[in-house]
Formats: sequence, C-alpha cells, structure tokens
Amino acid sequence: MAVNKVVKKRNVWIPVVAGLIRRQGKVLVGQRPEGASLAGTWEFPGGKIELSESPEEALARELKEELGVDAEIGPLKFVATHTYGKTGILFLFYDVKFWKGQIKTQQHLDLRWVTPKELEKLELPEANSKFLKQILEVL
Ligand code: DGT
Repeated sequence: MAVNKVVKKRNVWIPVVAGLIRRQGKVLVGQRPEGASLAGTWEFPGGKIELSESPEEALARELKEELGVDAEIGPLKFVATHTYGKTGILFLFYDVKFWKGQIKTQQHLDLRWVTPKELEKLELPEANSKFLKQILEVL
C-alpha cells in the first residue's frame, strides 16, 4: 500500500554567535576576507554554532580561531534575527570583556578597534546595520 507522506518544508534557521569585544570605549570589528560571504564588510567576530556546542563554547572556539585568544564569554546582551532569502540567521550577541593572549588577525583581512561613531561609518553586513541602534545601546 502506498503511503502518502506529507513532507513539510521548513525554512532553516542558523544560530550565529558574535562577540562585543570591548576595550577603552572601543569595540573590535574584523573585515571579512575575500571568498567569504559578505566579503569586505566589517563584522563582530564569531560564527555558527556547531552541533553539541553551547553558544558560549562556540563563541570561545571562534574567538580562538579568528583572533588567537582564550576569551571569557560574558553575558548575552541581545538577540536579533535577519533573513537572507530562505535562510534565517538568529544572532546571539555576547559581551566579552576578558581574554588571555594578544588579539591577532588569523582569518580576517584586518581588525580594528572602533568607537561607536566610527562603527556607524563602516560598511557592515545588512544584518548588523539593521540593528545597529541596539548594538550601540549596549556598547
Ligand atoms: P563557516 O564555517 O565558513 O560556515 O563559517 P563560520 O561558522 O565562521 O560562520 P560565519 O562567520 O561565516 O557565518 C556567520 C553568518 O552570519 C554569515 O552568513 C555572515 C553573517 N553575519 C552577519 N553579521 C555578522 C557578524 O557581525 N558576525 C559574524 N560572525 N557573522 C555575521
């Protein structure tokens, strides 16, 4: 007997963690490299959460990979969403105030410490410029 299976198509949500790394009134941003999606835009260091990682573990791993430091992940500051076509991104922004080691570019084209004013002038991924107001409020 043929079974009519109804497969419900669901859009996909990808959880992404990002760090607000702060020092002396400035926040760290990295320029996404050639070949990556959104190349050339300035992002907050971070990335996708792998299966079996907590968001904090994912962010600590990304900061080690991208900046070469052992970071202590602080509190969750805010959550935001953005959709690129059929893919939704769920962003979790964490405060990062402490880290061990010297921050060095490992994957980004460049890293910059910027004031909130300077941040407003940089080319950010659409997702970030959309909630820039919220970002600035927590800096
Ligand atoms: P992979 O393994 O190549 O997929 O990359 P991951 O896990 O390092 O993640 P990433 O950073 O390429 O992906 C994060 C997605 O979120 C990507 O579509 C870009 C987008 N995005 C928008 N704003 C930001 C931001 O401020 N920080 C980060 N990390 N991603 C952002």
